Amino acid sequence: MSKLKALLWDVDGTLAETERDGHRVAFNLAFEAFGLPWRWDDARYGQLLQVTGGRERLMHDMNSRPDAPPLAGERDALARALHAKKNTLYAELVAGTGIPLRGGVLELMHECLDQGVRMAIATTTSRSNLEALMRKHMGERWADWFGAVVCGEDVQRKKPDPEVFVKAMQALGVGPLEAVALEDSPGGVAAARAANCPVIVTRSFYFAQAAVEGAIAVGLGLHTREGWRPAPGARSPQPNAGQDDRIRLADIADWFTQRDTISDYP
Ligand code: XBP
Ligand code: MG
Repeated sequence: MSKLKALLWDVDGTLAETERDGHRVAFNLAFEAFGLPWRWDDARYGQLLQVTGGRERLMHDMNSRPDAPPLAGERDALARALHAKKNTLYAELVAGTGIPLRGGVLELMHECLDQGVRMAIATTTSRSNLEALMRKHMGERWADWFGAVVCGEDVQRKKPDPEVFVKAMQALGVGPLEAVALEDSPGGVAAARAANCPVIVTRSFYFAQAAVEGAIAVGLGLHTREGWRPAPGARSPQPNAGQDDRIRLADIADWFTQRDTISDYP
């Protein structure tokens, strides 16, 4: 049985509710800035998240809009311009008001740093979006925390393709069964599994009810020990009168070592 050597972090939905509070908001502001009547509400954006990549998502949406440019080349150019504007607006939003990290995220990262468990970022978002978010919460030297940072621009194929996880593990120098991925979306879970990387799911706003297959644990978030399947193990520190009721690195390590005896938690 191999030892847990690394955590691979998804970004949108896992580190923060950036889809709901950042990307969707910034897409709508970009539509407005371009004089377009298009707006994505939560229901529509939730559907559109099946398409990974913001520009690809825009193209997909335009393909079903009668008021989108008729020629594919024009749609492509508009999607690129809108996406660039969205990313600028997203970075401003994240640097300004900010979007809080989800509970337990920073604490788990600090545990990894303290205990020598390496970390990577494995995301299909644009590098500029990631940098804006991380700089806000971890400062200019944020990248020092991670042995690898793999973003949308670094891969040929975005999630659910495994490429982003394969590249992250290669860059860290760890094997597939030596790392755990933290994800929120079915596409992300599929990508990690296709890379032979055990995956833990923290439910996010848009994927709260989504079916996920083959995760070694599924829960509401790292901030609480309640509601996880399987329940955090007995070896882990117990809830502390509601003060620090979070999932710890020891819980992740437990799920990781139990992975041959548990499977397919819905
Ligand atoms: C989520 C994505 C991204 C974001 C938007 O990435 O699919 O496309 O929605 O970012 P992950 P971009 O969950 O892997 O972090 O507009 O830069 O694509
Ligand atoms: Mg995600």
